[in-house]
Amino acid sequence: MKRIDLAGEWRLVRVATRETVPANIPGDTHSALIAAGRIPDPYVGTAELDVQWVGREDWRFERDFEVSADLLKEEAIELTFDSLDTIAAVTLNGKRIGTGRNMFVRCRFDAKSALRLGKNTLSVTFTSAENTALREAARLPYPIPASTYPVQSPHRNLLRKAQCHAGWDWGPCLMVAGIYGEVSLLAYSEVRIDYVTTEQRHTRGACTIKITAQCSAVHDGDYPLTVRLGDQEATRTVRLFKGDNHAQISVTVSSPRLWWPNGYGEQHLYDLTVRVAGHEVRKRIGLRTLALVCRKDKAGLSMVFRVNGVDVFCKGANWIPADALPGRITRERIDHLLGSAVHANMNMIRVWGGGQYESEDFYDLCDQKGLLVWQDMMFACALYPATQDFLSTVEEEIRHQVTRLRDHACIALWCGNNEDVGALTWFPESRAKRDRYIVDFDRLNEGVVGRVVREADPTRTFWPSSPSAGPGDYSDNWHDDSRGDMHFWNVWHEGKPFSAYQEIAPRFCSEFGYQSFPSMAAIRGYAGEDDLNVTSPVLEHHQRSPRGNSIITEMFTRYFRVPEGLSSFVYLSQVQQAMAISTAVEYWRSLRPTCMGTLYWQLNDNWPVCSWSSIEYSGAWKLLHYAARRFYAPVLLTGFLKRGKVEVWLVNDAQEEARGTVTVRALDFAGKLLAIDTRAVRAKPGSAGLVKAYPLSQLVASPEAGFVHLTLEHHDAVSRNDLFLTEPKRCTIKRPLLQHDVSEDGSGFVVRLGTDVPAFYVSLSTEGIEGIFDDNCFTLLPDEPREVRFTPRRRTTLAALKRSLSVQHLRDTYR
Ligand code: BMA
Repeated sequence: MKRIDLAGEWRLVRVATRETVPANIPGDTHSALIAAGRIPDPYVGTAELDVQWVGREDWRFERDFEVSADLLKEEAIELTFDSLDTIAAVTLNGKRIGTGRNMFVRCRFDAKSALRLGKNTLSVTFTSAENTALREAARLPYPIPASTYPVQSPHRNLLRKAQCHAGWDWGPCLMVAGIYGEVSLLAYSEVRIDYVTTEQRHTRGACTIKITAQCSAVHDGDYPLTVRLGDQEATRTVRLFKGDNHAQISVTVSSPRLWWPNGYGEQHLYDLTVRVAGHEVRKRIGLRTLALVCRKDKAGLSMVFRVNGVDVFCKGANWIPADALPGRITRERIDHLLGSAVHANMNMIRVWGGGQYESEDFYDLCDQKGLLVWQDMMFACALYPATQDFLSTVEEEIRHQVTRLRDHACIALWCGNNEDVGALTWFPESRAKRDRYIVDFDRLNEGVVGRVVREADPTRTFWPSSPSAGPGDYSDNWHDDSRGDMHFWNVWHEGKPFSAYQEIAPRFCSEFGYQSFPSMAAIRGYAGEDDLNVTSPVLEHHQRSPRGNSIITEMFTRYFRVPEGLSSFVYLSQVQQAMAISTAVEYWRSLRPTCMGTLYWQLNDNWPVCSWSSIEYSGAWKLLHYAARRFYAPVLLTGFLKRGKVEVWLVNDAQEEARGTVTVRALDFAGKLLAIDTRAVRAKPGSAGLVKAYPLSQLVASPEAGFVHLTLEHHDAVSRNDLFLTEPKRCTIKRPLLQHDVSEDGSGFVVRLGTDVPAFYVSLSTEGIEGIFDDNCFTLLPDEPREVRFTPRRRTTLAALKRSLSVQHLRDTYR
C-alpha cells in the first residue's frame, strides 16, 4: 500500500471572483479567510453577522501534488476524504472524479484514470450549502420544518451537515465549507482494508475476539491475514474475490485485563494490528461486557448501563462540537475538555445529535479516560425528509460511522436522534398533518437508521431517540418518571423553581441545564469597554437562548439580592447555575437505583457565549464545573429540605463499602454553632441511603436564622456540603473580612484563605492566567481556614498569579 498524504497547504478560491487565499487542510473556508485577513473573527463583537455572505458563495479548495512512476504502476489508485463538508465536486487535472453531499460519509474516488506522472492538480468545489438547502426546500412537495434560532441559515435539516453550523440556541451561524480528517491518495495492487471490526465473547477467565477485516481485493486470490492482539498472534490464508470481502480470524486472550469506566477500574487497552497482504491497520480495543438493562421494576422499567456485570450510575454531560470553526479543533483541546470531564468525576459523555460524529482522537481519548459515550446519530430538533435520495445517503452515513466507531470500548449506546419524537408536535404543519410526518419519521428512524445500526453493530442497543421510552415505545418521554431517558427543561425553559428538580424521579436524565455567563475574561475577549453591560447589543448577541438574560436575571430576584455591577452579575450567574445543577444531580443521585444516570446540558461551548456549559470556550472552568467535581464524587454526602425536615443522604457509587463519620452542623451567619450531630456511617457499594432526617426546629429557630454545613470524613479526606434553609436573599449574611495569601511550594501554587464570619460561594479566578483550582465556589468558615491549590495550564510566576488572582463571595455582590 502506498499513500500520499494530501493534508497541509491548499489554496482557497472564491469561485465568483477568483480571489485566492492560502488554506490549511484539514480546515474550513472561514478559518482560511480569517487567517488571510479577508474577514473579521466572527467570535468578536457582532462580526458573525458580517460574514454571513461567506456561506452563500461557492468556494474551491485546490492543491498540486507530485506523483511518481512507481506509484502509477499500482493497479488501484484512490482518493480518500474522511469528510467533505458538504456539496462537493472533486476534479483531478480538470476531470470530474466524484461528488459529495454528506459530510458524514467517507468518500473514496477512483483517481487512476485522471492521474498524471509529475504534477497533478486536485480541486474540490463546494456549492453553497445554504443555497442548496433553499433549492431543495422549493422542490419539496410539502414543507419539512426545523427548529430555528436567532441567527439561522434556513432548511438545515435538508442537508447532511452538522446541524448546528446553521446556528443554535448557544451557537453562531457559520455555514462553513471544508475538508476534515484525513485526505490521501492510496495506491495498491492487491488489497485495501476498509474497516476492522471485532466481536468479543467473554467466558470464565478468557475472552475470544473474532476479528473481521472488511477489505477490497483487486484480483481473486489467496492472501495472508495476520493479526496481533497484545502478545497473541495468529495468521491464516484467506481467499478473497475481486471487490468487497469479509476476512475473519479469532484470537483468545486468557485472563483478560478488563476495560472499565472512570471510577470503576483501569482502562486497559490492547493493541490490535491487522494485516492483509500489504495493508496494515492498527487500533486499540478494550475488553469488557456492556449491556443496557431495561427490566420491569417497582417504578416501571429500569434504564441501567451494566459494565462487566457492575451497574454504573452514569454521571456526565452533553458534548457539542468543540468549535464552530472546524479548522480550530485540535486534539489538545479535545483532550483538555475530556480531561476536565474526568477531573469532575464523570464517566459518560453524550455526543449530541445536532453536532457531528467526532474524530478518532475524541473516541481514542474517551477509551483512554474511561468515558462511556452515548452516541446520537446526527439529527436534531427537526423533521427530516424521507425521500429515496435522502434515505440512501443516510444509509451510507450510518453504516460508515457505526462500522468506523463500533470497536471503541467507550461507546455504550447508539441513539437515533435528539428530540425528533418531540419535534413531531412542535410545528403547525406536523400538528395539522401528523400522519404524514410520522410516516416520514418512521421510514428514516426505524426504516434506515435503526435497521442499519442493528446490522452494523448487533452488540449494542439502538435507542430510538433522546428522550424516548426505549425501543418500540413512542410515548411522551419528556415527563415520564417510569421509563426511558428524560430531558427535563421545566426549570430553564418554563421558569419553574430549582425545587422542581426534586419533584421528579427520572430513570435517566440525559438533558437538563441552566445558563450562566462566561467569565469576565471571556466577555472582554468579545466585547469592548463600552459594551460591558448585560443589555448592550454585543452581550445580547452572545446570548442565543430567547429571553436568556432575562431568565437569569429573573431567577436572581427569586433567590438572591440583586447583584451590582457586571462582574458581580457574571459571578452570581455562575453561582446560580452551579446551584441549579447541584440541586438536580444530588437529589437524583439519592434516588439510585431508580435513577441511574444524569447528563447535564452541556459540557462545552463552540464559541464565546452565555450558555448552559460548565466549561467556557477558552477551556476555562465555570463554577459549575467545580461543583460537578463535588456532586459527581464517587461518595457524596448531600442534604435537602423535605416536608419541614433536613434529610441527609449518603450516596456511594464505588465498588467498595464507604465508611466514615458524618457531622451535621447548624450555624448562624456569625458562625456560631446552633446544633451539631456526629455519627459513624456505612454505605454499601452502589447504594444511596438516608443518614438521618432532622426536623428543622431541631437545627434553627427559623429558616433564615442559619444554614447547615455537612462534612464527611472518609479515607483520610473531608468532603463538605452546605444547605441554605430558605432563599439566600432572606438571610442576613454578614460581610466577612476575607483574607487570602498566595505562595509557592515544591508542588505548585497554594492559596490560603481565612475569614471571620461564614463566607458563601467563595470563588477564586485568575483573569489572564488559565488554570484549575483543586476546589472552588465553597463555603468558608471562621474556624476552618482552607488551602486551595492552583495548577496553571501554562507556566506562570508567583508574581503574575498574585496580580491576577481575585476572590469573590456572595456578600460582595450587593451593598
Ligand atoms: C436541548 C438540546 C439543544 C438545546 C438545549 C437548550 O433540547 O437538545 O437542542 O441547545 O436543549 O435549549
